[in-house]
Amino acid sequence: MMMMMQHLGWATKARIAIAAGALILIGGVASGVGLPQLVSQKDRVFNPGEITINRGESVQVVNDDGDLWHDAYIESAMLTFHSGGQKPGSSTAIAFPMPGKFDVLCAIHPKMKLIVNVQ
Ligand SMILES: [Cu+2]
Repeated sequence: MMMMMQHLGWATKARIAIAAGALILIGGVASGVGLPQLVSQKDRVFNPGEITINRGESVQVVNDDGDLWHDAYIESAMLTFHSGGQKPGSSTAIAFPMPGKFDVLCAIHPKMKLIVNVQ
């Protein structure tokens, strides 16, 4: 490809490079690969409180509380997860490899609940 481009002007080469980059970007977004769903933890609440994702995707829980720790966990027959202590500003990824409906709870704040529907 570089051999063929030797005869092209710099502006044409730049256009080709931009077009190629745009195609790569569109491909990545369309496939949805590597884009975890973000869920905030703020004021002792998961926000949003319920989300739907596809099997194999991840949820990224972000501790947006300035001074509170959280401790997200799942205890279901199909899936067990424990984040351990989540310090303020930290984020934790939870992978969902199988379909189902899962409750993500917080070991520190019993009223916190996130429902994850995995299709
Ligand atoms: Cu909490």
